[in-house]
Amino acid sequence: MAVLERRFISITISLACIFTMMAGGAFAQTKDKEAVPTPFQARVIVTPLGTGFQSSALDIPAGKRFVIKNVSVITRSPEGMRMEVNFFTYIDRNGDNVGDIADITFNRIVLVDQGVFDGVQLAAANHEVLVFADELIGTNHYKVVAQARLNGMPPADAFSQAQFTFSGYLEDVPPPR
Ligand SMILES: [Ca+2]
Repeated sequence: MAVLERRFISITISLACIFTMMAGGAFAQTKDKEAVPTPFQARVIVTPLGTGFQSSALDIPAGKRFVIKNVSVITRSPEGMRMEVNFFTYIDRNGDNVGDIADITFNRIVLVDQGVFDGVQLAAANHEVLVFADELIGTNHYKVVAQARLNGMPPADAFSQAQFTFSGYLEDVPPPR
């Protein structure tokens, strides 16, 4: 009987240890989760009117860095026309904690012609990239800006559109260096 009791006590203590370890593990997981970057993806549409660049901005959540891992683009131009597309972002490249012209970078898109579909010239791109887009540098706020222009003036009422999809994750903008 005494042996059984001791065994029971021993099992109880072992179980208590396991529960404590599990609780500790759960706490560690919760802490790790906070450090896991948040998936983020969004779409932005630009409507070019002619040879001048038109742009559209994609909001980045406040105080976050959008780490862009992939950009997908489709352009719809009048038949026989082409489009030039790019996007630009900001990171404090010169490390002065001031948003300035040194902090902008441009990223060009290499479009591949897909042919004409119902009178619309399609071109597409899908790029795996690594591009940093900070929402905040010092006291200045920034977005991802997508741009597009046509290689000529389109016919009246022609349909033109560049559609961008950015995918990646968000992390906190690190404190100034
Ligand atoms: Ca700067």
